Amino acid sequence: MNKRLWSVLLTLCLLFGMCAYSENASSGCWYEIFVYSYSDSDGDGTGDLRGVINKLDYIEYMGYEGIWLMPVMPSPSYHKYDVTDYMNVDPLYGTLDDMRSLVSECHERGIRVIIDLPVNHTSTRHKWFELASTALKFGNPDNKYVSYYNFSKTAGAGYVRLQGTSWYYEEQFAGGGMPDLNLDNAEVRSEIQRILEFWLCDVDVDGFRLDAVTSYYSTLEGDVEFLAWLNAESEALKPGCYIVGEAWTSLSQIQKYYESGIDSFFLFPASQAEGYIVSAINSKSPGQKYMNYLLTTESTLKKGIIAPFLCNHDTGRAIGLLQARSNPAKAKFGEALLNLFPGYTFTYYGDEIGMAGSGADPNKRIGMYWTDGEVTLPPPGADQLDYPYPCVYEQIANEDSLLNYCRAINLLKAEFPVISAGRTRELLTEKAYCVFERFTNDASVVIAINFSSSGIAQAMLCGEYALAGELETGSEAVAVSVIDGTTGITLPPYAVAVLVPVN
Ligand SMILES: [Ca+2]
Ligand SMILES: [Ca+2]
Repeated sequence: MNKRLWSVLLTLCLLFGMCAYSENASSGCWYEIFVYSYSDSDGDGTGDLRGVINKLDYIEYMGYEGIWLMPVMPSPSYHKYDVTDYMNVDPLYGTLDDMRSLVSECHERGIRVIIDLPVNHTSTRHKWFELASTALKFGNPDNKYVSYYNFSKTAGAGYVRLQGTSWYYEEQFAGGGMPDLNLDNAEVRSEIQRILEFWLCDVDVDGFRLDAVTSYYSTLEGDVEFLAWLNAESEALKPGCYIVGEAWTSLSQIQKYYESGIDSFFLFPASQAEGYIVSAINSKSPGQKYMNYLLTTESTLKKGIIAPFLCNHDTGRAIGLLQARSNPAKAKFGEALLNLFPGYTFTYYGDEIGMAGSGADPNKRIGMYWTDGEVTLPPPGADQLDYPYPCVYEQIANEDSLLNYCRAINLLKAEFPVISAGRTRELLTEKAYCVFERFTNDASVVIAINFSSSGIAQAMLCGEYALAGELETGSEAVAVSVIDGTTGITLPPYAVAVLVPVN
């Protein structure tokens, strides 16, 4: 074969190899960032897009393969879930060029970027709503922008009076100045199609986090139809883009949302104080409970990518949910239990350093604690700045820190992508420990977890296995011994072992 043909073949192998590699080598570890509170680049104290760029070394160090940016579009509120212009960036955060730089710098590092897309509603200050309101005030209900929203002469549930008129408009998120869009209107869908194209093709983001998908319509069927449409439009614009929806509901309802073809819906049943992670860790039979949650989730959600998380900007923070303010071992173990779920796991910024916050929303969204001299300003209304654990740079320097434990999880998952991509097969379940296989068609690992905070677990496994990775919360180490075709695993408190078969 001549040299040129070899080089073409090599290039093809690399190309296809790379596609397969990025697909298979996924750690599945994602990071949610509230730009306002993350990192300030221009000295006004408030986080911005250049600030996020400045911290990409850190995000890369931590091993996150993707970031979700909460809304970056212009908005009168600090949280920016009420958008006034879907094809721009809020000047507080920077410019569209800053956004493009952020995306390209992420891509150079192999980090994917998705942005929040709130299209259930706009701001009352969006020009569509202003034009609609003006038309109604001047007695012109046939104006095209009136049909962008759901106006009515009667006040139904969730309807608000339009000042100075006898009209009411639908607003599912009452009091926030967030009128619901009429998603049945073909012109509204055309606008959304242009917004998708702008972000996916022009700015080159990798996908979206869809806000409030259960509020799109008053029926599940309506929501699923709209989601299927949005998914098809996005896939046509950018094949392989990643979309995750916020369906704050039960497992059985979430299963129905997956019928839309959208990649993921956040696994709300795993989150918060009553969710799978916290209730397993606090249970008297945590080994059984955790195994049941894994198996139930996987047998219910057979389509798409499972998207577990422990907390986000709307919930109390992980450190409080886990009651681990002064219990670093428990804080670490909670993060392990979250991240050992299959699928794409989402960590809320600051959880990796044990930032605290609960109650009023701004307290859940406070400034990232980089160093004592570098704490990003909190959003307005925050009255508890709660940092029970050391700052980022102190934790980076301490190999036993929560931050470096979270990093170790991400690196372990990058080394064994099957942890994210595979499904679970139960091997051994006891009250205080469990052992399971995580497998795909071409890869497999065994994961053993000791849920006891104080006792050692000893598990015997048929077959010969070698220790390939471990997560320890204390000074004791995992030990593995093989005798006559049987593997003995000794796990110290709150320890995780990853094993591979010995050939
Ligand atoms: Ca700033
Ligand atoms: Ca709606």
